[in-house]
Amino acid sequence: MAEDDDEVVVLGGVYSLFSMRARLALSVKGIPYQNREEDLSHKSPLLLQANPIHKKVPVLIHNGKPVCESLIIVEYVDEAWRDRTPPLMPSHPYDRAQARFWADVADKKLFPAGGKLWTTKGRELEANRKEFIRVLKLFEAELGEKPYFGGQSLGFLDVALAVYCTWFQVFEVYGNFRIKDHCPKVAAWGNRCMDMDTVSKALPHPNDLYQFVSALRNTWFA
Ligand code: GS8
Repeated sequence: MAEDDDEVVVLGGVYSLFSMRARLALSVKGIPYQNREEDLSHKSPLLLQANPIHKKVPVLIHNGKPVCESLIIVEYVDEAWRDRTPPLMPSHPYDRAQARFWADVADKKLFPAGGKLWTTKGRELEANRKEFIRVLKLFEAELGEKPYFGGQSLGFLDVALAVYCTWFQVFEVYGNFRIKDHCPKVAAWGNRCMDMDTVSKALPHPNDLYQFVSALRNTWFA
């Protein structure tokens, strides 16, 4: 069981969606941590040592022991700080399997579809917008009438997905559509998440992220 004076470090990138998950899980559970930004073009010896297989962020280092892969980190935080509320993983094995399944769908389908909304233009963008909306509608159906994917309170899948909320502005502006027009339940869920201090404070502000992406696009599409 984790103790109050534990050393908790996150190696991450400020705009890295996967790193946001690690910070968000810790924030939601109220666990103090040290954030160390990695320059991914000059990875630190600590990152290379902590994640020698993938050499990627995020890495959570708990009392010197590294945990890699964002979804594994979220589950680890939930288990290591089991006494802290809210519990993130559902209590029933089937619900846990479903939550993990949808988090995997997010990584395999939503992440690439979201990325293509701000990195493409013209006809290609039109096709990418359709695909993004198609995938987001899968989550709209999965959410149904629940306030959170975890049910009545924020859970594992909410943490896995809430990191997208700060990206919604980028998706909407460059994808040229409104999420609420296609997926009103997901849009309302996003507002509900961003209204929580533990969520919004753990994520970069949507405007800062938008500025960052705009600057990137200016260099690519110059
Ligand atoms: C993905 C991490 C990742 O792609 C997870 O943690 O869930 N499946 C992993 N991290 C990126 C930054 S976010 O876009 C990264 O570290 N890239 C550096 C590199 O590829 O060299």
